[in-house]
Amino acid sequence: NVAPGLKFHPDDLFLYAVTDSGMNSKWGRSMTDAVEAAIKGGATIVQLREKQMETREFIETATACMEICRRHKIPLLINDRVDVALACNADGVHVGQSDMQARTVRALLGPGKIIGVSCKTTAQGEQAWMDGADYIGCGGVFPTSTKKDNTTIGLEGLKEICVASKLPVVAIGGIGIGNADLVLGTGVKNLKGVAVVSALFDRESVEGETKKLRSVLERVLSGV
Ligand code: TZP
Ligand code: MG
Repeated sequence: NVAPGLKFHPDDLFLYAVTDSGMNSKWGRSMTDAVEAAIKGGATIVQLREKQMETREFIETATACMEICRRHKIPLLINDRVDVALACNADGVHVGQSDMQARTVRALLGPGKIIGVSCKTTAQGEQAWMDGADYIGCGGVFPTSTKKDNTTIGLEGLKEICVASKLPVVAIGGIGIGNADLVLGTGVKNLKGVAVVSALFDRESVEGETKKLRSVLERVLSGV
């Protein structure tokens, strides 16, 4: 379990798939099938975000997902759970404002791992940079029913944080094929991509939806 992790590149944030095992159960698929389908559809990074899963199941699931992500050379991050990330040698951890501080996560994981922090304000973005994070996740941009705290920052709030941030940014919250162009089209250069839960996983075909989203994002990048 000492293989080196993947080196982080900001472009990895382009199509950021965030899992929800409740949605997987609803559609009758396993976490590993969901993760592999998202990768085959064009996801560039994966985060396991499981608020309810018991620790042992989480580690087993994360270990199985790590095997898939390594095979495809896609980074795998764990939401909140530094212990789970260490146990499965994940590529990194994503923390929110009431989770472990990013500087503590950095101290526990070491310099080679990827750390992301959820931010709703420019001050939080500045703190994440000082704490040694690699990127920030900003949102919710649009309303969503996936997260309980559903206050939104809107496209204007997103832009403001991006302009102030020294770190690359991924936008999150209510993003899908119908509005991803608006998000990426804000044109702020450190906005590197979109992070998506329900638009990928609360759907019949994860691979199909990921492909559709990927083509929307690529169209924005190529400016057509
Ligand atoms: N953080 C801010 S909004 C959100 C998280 C984890 C949920 C995003 O889910 P969805 O289904 O992509 O709107
Ligand atoms: Mg959290």
